[in-house]
Amino acid sequence: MRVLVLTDNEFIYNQFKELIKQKQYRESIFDFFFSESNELFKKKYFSEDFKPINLKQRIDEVLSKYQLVMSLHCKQLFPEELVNRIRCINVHPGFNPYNRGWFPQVFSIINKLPVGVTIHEMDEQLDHGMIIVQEKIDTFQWETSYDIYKRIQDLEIKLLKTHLRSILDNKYELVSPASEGNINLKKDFNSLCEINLNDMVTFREAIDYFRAMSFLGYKNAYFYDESGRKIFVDINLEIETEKGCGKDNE
Ligand code: 0FX
Repeated sequence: MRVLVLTDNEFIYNQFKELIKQKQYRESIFDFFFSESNELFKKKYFSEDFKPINLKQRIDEVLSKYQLVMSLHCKQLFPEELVNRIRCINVHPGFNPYNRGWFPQVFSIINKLPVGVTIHEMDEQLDHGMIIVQEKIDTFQWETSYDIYKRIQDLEIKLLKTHLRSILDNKYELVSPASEGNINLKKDFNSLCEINLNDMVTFREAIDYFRAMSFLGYKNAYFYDESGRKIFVDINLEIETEKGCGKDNE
């Protein structure tokens, strides 16, 4: 069978390419694409084997050439016509139906809803279709969004290793999501970023907020100082390894 794989995530792209080297996948053809808006991939990967695609503009071609489409973290919304006419599988870094959409672990740290990984068949709504497999992860108070996201990615690869064969063979039992759940969009994340210095919150809420907004390589939470300078804030959390806290436990 011929499979279109659409990914804008470097870790998952590299891991997935390794996975399909296994003998059992040799008879399948995987064609890799990324989104046109992915400037990093254009610079780093553009080639005959890995190039941009605009799904909306190429529906007919996709339908005629492929038997399966897989979305492994991608920046574009799948057109309704496509998800209704060909099996499209989404590997989603969240535990559906909770915190569907943007950056699930960020919102889960704040609203305490479950987080994990869901592999599901796509329908017209975002992160919404029937579930093939999903797994929750426990999170801990010392973990930032970054720490949790790294574990989510590892779990995505683990679940792909276990379930790719049955996904290709279309041999799995589908389960309905528990409810419609809730959804967060990019604008919800953006509106989290500005800190109102006069907000009254508990330390617990403040620490959870900063955990949610701390992700290595991204500047998220910020406030303005008296002279109007924008100040970004990150949190650093460390578990005690030996005894005590403070200056050398004297
Ligand atoms: O691979 P991915 O999680 O994102 C991709 C697509 O780009 C995205 O549009 C799609 N919704 C998702 C399923 O797949 O990588 P990312 O670098 O966009 O985000 C990874 C994490 O980085 C995110 O969970 C939170 C953090 N992040 C990301 C951005 C862009 C931030 O903390 N701040 C940011 O500004």
